[in-house]
Amino acid sequence: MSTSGRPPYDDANIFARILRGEIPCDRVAEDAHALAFHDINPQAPVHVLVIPKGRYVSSADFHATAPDAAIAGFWRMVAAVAKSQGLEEAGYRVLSNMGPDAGQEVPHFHVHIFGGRRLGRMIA
Ligand code: D5M
Repeated sequence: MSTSGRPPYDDANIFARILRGEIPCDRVAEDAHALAFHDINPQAPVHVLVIPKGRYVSSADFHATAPDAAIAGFWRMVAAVAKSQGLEEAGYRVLSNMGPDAGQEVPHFHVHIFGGRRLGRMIA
């Protein structure tokens, strides 16, 4: 934790670099609050990541400190992406890995949207 009580944010992480336009992504949607792009290693026919445009490591960090408009905008984008990818009727899964036990690889808060096939049961 930093002195602010927030986990330190690594500005060199790959999603920060994507947000700065330093490396490309396969973009699905973008607005003032969030960016959605296809996962580089898809685990389902549709596998899109949604990331907020801010320096947030975890869900707790994002939801405790981001402005309400940013939080609302982020979740609106999640729903809009699912719809634009044709997932609304059949359904889809939204998942976020947080910290080492969940195997979070990129320390910038993000959610995965999975869909396009019948998904397996949740794994603990
Ligand atoms: O998963 C992080 C996810 O980010 C993982 O599914 C791969 C994906 N990833 C990593 N680098 C890229 C780039 N450059 N483009 C698209 N997707 C990427 P987690 O374990 O939740 O941290």
